[in-house]
Amino acid sequence: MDPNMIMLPGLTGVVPVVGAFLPAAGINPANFPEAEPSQVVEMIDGDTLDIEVSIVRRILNGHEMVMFGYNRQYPGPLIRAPKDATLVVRVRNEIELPTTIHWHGVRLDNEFDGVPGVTQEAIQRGESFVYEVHVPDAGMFWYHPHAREDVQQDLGLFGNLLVTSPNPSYYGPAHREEILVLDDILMDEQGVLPWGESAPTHALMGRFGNVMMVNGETNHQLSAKQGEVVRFFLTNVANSRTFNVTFGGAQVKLIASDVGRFEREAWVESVVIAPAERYVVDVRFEEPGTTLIANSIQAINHFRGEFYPHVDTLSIVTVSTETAAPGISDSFYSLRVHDEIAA
Ligand SMILES: [Cu+2]
Repeated sequence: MDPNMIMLPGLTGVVPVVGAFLPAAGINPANFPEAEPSQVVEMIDGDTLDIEVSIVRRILNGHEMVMFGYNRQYPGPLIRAPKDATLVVRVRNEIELPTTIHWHGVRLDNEFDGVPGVTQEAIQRGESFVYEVHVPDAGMFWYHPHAREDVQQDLGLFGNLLVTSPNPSYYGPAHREEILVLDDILMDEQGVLPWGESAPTHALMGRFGNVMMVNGETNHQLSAKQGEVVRFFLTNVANSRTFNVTFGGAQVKLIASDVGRFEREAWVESVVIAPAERYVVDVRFEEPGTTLIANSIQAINHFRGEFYPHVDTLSIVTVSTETAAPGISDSFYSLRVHDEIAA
């Protein structure tokens, strides 16, 4: 969907009539701490992490905003843990909405799945819940609330959980890893548009936004060396938007997704990633200059019944003339096969 495309006449009114919700409405944003970029938390079996769900202040697209954060970070802390570890996560809720944490994609005990009214009661403001998160599979996972996701997730409550394999060649060689958390948010000239107070105003899981973000930033940038192979871990935390991620002219090798590495690696033109999905790609930046990581889609003009190409820049990669070392083009240009994954 083109972020600038308005809805058909008449359809804009077909939304539930609910009061408007903005977090901490009427309170000066200066009262809240400024959010900070995500930090990596290395955990091993038996470790405990405290996560506080609280109100933060952020500047987004030129607007001062009151948002939510896990430990005041955007995205929430990136948890790295080895396969088969059991992590203890103590969650304390300091926001006005009841919340939970759902560990998306993790095969854990049902009582820690974070579904309010089903596996636990929602965590009220001032209360805590202790999750035991056992991670039996290597791969990229993520965590988010399972209560009013349309509001809480949109306002910044999401984070990644990267489970590492004991096999050092679980993935092929890469020079470095980058986490790209894809998101969007709905804003106008005044700032963010309010959410529904008693119920979602659009789809149950939330709405499309018109401002694209990577790792919570609207102007995400990276630098790379010539010939550098960067492993990107993509997670789509947008409430409704499916992205089609392109990497300019760079060569893209798809190596893994939600449930770990693929049986066969493959060359791809782009990565289609729906809400909550994860993909892992190795990208080689061949040419010095600027490469755009973008959402490249066929948008639709409802009025004319026509598709047309639409591109939103997600991140700008500046590739230097310095050559990446060691050269790993041989391994990059071969596609690996993992027979043990075949059904
Ligand atoms: Cu989920």
